[in-house]
Amino acid sequence: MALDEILITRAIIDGYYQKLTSNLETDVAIVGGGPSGLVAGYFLAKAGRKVVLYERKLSVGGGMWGGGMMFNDIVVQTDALHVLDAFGIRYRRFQENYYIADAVEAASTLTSKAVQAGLTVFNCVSVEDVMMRPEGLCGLVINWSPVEMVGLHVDPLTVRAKFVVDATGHATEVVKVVVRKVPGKLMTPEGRIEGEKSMWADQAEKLTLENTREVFPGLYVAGMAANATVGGPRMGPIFGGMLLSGEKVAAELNARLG
Ligand code: 48H
Repeated sequence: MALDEILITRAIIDGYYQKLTSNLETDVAIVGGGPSGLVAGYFLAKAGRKVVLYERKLSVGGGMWGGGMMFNDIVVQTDALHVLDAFGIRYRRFQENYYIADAVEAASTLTSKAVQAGLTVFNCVSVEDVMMRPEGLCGLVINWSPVEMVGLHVDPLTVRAKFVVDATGHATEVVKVVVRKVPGKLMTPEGRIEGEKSMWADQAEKLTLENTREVFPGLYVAGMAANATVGGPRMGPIFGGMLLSGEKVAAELNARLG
């Protein structure tokens, strides 16, 4: 049977339209498709939650693809190996407590397993604002990334979520919007964005996990955004903290969702 270009077009538009409209209201909306966001999405989807992830770029994976300085391997410490195991990502021992995984295998497998578990990913979509009510944050304001990049004056659309996770990495973009636009303090030591500190891998990895929590009613931080918001150093190309942070935020939200 001859293939019809219009049917191909219709299939894409119908499929995408269905995906979009069935995700206008979700349990959890994750902003940012780096390792922490993908792991959070995977565990939430596995638990049967309706969870969506918005990623500004064409590809998800965030800062994982390039390993350290584009040497595309990542290091993971013993405490986080169970997350690699949950995804079936292979690793090899370097020495006690230091394991190496291929960055490309890690990023692609996190993505593939998360989507297969039920996480819906919208790439090329940027979160530019939040939806707020007196009881807290309750949704996101989204637009096509190219609109943002070109600077077109095009109004956005809105999605509702019971909880939002800021997994935007160093930039901690959702928290910044809240600080700029919403009266009230963050649930951080000084009530504001505490800021990311200089490199100290050991402290950073511990703090990433501690700092993964709710920082404003309805808004959680995970991954590098947790340290940038609650205060903690950077850690370089060791990714255990990112994986454990995603796992932790999923567990906390699962408990909150009941
Ligand atoms: C949609 C957005 C928006 C927005 C940003 O940076 P990431 O990889 O995030 P993490 O925290 O999961 O992982 C951090 C890790 O990659 C890293 O940078 C490390 C370990 N650094 C250590 C060091 O010392 O430097 O991914 C965040 C993602 C990116 O893909 C962005 O494009 C995306 O979020 N994003 N998506 N709307 N407003 N802002």
